[in-house]
Amino acid sequence: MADFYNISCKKSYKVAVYSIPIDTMKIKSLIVTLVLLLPVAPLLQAETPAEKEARMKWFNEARFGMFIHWGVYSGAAGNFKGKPVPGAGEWLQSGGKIPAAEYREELLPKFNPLKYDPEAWVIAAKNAGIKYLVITSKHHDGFCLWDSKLTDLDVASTPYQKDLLKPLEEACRKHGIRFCLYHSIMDWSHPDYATKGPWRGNASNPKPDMDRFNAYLKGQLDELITAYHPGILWFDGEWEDAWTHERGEDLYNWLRKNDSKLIVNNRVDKGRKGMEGHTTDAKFKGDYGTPEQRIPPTGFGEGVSWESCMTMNGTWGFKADDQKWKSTETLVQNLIDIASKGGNYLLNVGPTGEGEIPTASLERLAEIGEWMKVNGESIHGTTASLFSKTSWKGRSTTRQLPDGGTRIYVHVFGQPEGGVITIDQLVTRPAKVTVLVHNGTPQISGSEGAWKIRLPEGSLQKFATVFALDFPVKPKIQAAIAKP
Ligand code: H79
Repeated sequence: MADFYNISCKKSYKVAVYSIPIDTMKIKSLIVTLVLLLPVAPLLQAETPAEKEARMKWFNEARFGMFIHWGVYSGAAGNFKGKPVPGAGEWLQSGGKIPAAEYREELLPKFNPLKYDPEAWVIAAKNAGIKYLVITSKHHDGFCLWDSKLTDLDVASTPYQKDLLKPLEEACRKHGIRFCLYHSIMDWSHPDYATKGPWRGNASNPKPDMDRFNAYLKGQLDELITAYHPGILWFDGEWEDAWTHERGEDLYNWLRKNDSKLIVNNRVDKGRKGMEGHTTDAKFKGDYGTPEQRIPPTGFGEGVSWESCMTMNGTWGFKADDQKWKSTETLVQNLIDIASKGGNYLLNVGPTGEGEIPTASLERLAEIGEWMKVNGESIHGTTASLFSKTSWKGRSTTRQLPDGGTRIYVHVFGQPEGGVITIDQLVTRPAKVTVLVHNGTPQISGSEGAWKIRLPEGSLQKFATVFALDFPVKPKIQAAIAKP
């Protein structure tokens, strides 16, 4: 048996320590730990822009993903020992300053999601037009949704016992949805995570050791990549000083070497600018920007990938009393707004401790799906708007057609006055105009730089009505023609 490093938790973190006498198990653990600690930066070959584009292709075409925040905090639903805890549901341990051991003792025995139906989750996502899922393998509290060999702060220590990730990954594969993982760097329960705190797992450890934590992190990521082949590793909790640029760069390179197709968000490193989420300094690693709870005013230019993650109500992890639901209209218009700026929308659901996605979320997903069934082609596989500003209330996206032509999608929000919209900036007259709901033929009039399109009778859609303007060659757009 290997010795386990065991500091503040009653149960152990299975990180091998080096002591004498050394048996075979220990030698193995020592080798694994040393290999995980080796810096790999110099070994990674530079990627050409074309190679990066190929690796990012599915992500850039997807435009719409689902975030899933799920853990033992979901069962607590915003309360601890009968008292409400302020803040987001998944920040329960921090909000209540709950010592790691107490958090564990109170919540793990209660986590038993018997109503978990992963295929139903995937189908709800797929029907909404969602192309990838990102689920929390581990959030900041350190609890793991799979049976990790390196800790028992995991689902195997709950009454449920079974791996929660595998059946979701299998359902994703069955239904053609990319399976991706969120994995927090910051870990409130691990005795070696170096930011000290009286309620953290390192409280009684005088010398938290980030090298050892890094080996734990890499060891777990190795388990996750091997078992679930995630499309994305979505890091978070990188902002504390305990995590450095050097560690971020090393981890990014190590992951890319481990799995050459993997996409890694920019929170692996220290480059993002607050909640705007964007990395501008090229020295920092990460494949895409991560604005949080906001949509940037414009995109970040061609070839720059990004994804706005947002909640449907006011929390990521389930909170029973959070009923601040956004309307479906807002959610659909957010998706359009983000696509028009060349980004992805990562929309969150917070399932309950029993394993159900809240009804309010399911209702919204179904309504988004109805809209996407008709209008999804104006979102999936599109690129940013060609217009610097829209002269109608709404947005636009662009598609390169296989025959070399261009299709401009025009998203009209609400009900335009007199059923007519004016499209400024567009010089070229469209060869063909259709409305995606296929109700009648839109009439086009006007002149260069101020084309007018009349909505056919009965074509108005809930949330947004979409036109397709087709051009055999690239249309001429001239910002200067725009009216003030
Ligand atoms: O998982 C969800 C949240 O629990 C998590 N991210 C989403 C996806 C989250 N963690 N923290 N926050 C959200 C808010 C924290 C903001 C701050 Fe900071 C951390 C303010 C100061 C430090 C990040 C770094 C934003 C500005 C600097």
